[in-house]
Amino acid sequence: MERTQVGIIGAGPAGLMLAHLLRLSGIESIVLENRTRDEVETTVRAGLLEQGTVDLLRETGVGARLDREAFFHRGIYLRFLGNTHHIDMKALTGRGVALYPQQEVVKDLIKARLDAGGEIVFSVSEVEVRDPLGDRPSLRFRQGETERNLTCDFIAGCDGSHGVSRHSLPAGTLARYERVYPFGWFGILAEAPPSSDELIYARHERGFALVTTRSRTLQRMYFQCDPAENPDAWSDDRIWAELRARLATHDGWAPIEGRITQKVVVPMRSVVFEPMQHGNLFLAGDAAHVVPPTGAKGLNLAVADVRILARSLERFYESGGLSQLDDYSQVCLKRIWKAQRFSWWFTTLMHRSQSDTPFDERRQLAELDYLVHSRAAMTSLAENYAGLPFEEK
Ligand code: RFL
Ligand code: PHB
Repeated sequence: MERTQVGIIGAGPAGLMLAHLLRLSGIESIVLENRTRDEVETTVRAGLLEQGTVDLLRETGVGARLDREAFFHRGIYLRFLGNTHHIDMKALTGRGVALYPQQEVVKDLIKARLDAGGEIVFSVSEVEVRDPLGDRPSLRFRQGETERNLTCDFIAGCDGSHGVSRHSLPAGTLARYERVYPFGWFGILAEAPPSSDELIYARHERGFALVTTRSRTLQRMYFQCDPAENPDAWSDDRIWAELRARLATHDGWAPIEGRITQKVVVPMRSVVFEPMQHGNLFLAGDAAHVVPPTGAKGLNLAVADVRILARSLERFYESGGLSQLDDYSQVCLKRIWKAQRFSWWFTTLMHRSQSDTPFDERRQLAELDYLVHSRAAMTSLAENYAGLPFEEK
């Protein structure tokens, strides 16, 4: 039987970053991924990196392309009632954010791993976690016609919200805390130059809209929609009319339009599974928690989890004490619940809900007005958005 120290399921940001950090600490691992390398490297998802994520990528030698290609933003714009307000996060907290697509982070991490001679097995199927609560957990999987068995000291379930690792635990082991929102996001990619120098979060009677970016020639925009919306029912003209309406200002602002090359509808939910460790199986990233995209926390939380996990494993291999691993779940969950709170708050602040009463609407506008005129409130938004410290005492 083959063996490795840490068997990692999933080559998303969590799994790849974990493998990268473990290698830097001299701990060997194998990453199993059920999609092809090309699929993993071309899936369009997140775009926004917190300062702490950027710093970690730089410190661990995978920040060179990011430094050349990312957009670095000081803050964001909040838009409501036709007016735009700038929140200068850098001035408020000393920290900003970077716009660098998730698939580029993934490409950089895959390259770093393969250049270092590490193993990523793409296109696997039938991955099974065996005996996660025992001393010798293992991973059984199929690679083409071959069935492989891998004995591990530890298994990291980094297989996203639809993965298998969570389901390998006996029923009733994990508590699930969830909130499903009555709306989704309609996301587009458009061939156009950036419409704005920083992201615009707009609250409008017709619903929320967001202007973000991918590169000098490709832009990402979202607008709140019914989660059951069919993207094909929307022509380019209809999409631009909706975005123009929701983003309109008193001084005539309009997005720069271009050919739309992708249309997706993303559901919105907040979920946490607790605890994140069972025996020798550790859950990290979307496998353990999902946030609505409003706060842009998903990828950043995944990176924060594996940073803690890599450090715990490093201490274990140095000292041999299993107690080094005991606080993984607790340390991660403290930060995760704060990110959940922030994502929920920012989501409910910016979106319209059918159940909103006229009272709710006025309260929402009053909160936005308070936010953009109170340094204390802006600072609170800024420190959560640019990212809480990786670890708090
Ligand atoms: P991933 O990225 O889902 O990776 C999991 C990997 O595991 C593989 N897998 C398996 N492999 C082997 N065997 C199995 N049985 C497997 N099952 C699954 C999958 O193929 C995949 O490659 O999880 P990870 O690593 O935890 O990373 C999480 C992030 O991807 C996610 O949180 C973010 O994309 C969320 N998110 C955002 N996060 C941010 O920090 N900033 C943003 O700006 C941001 N914007 C977004 C977002 C997510 C969005 N969508 C599509 C939900 C915008 C959107 C629209
Ligand atoms: C993105 O660029 O896709 C993005 C940015 C900020 C968000 C969500 C998504 O809050």
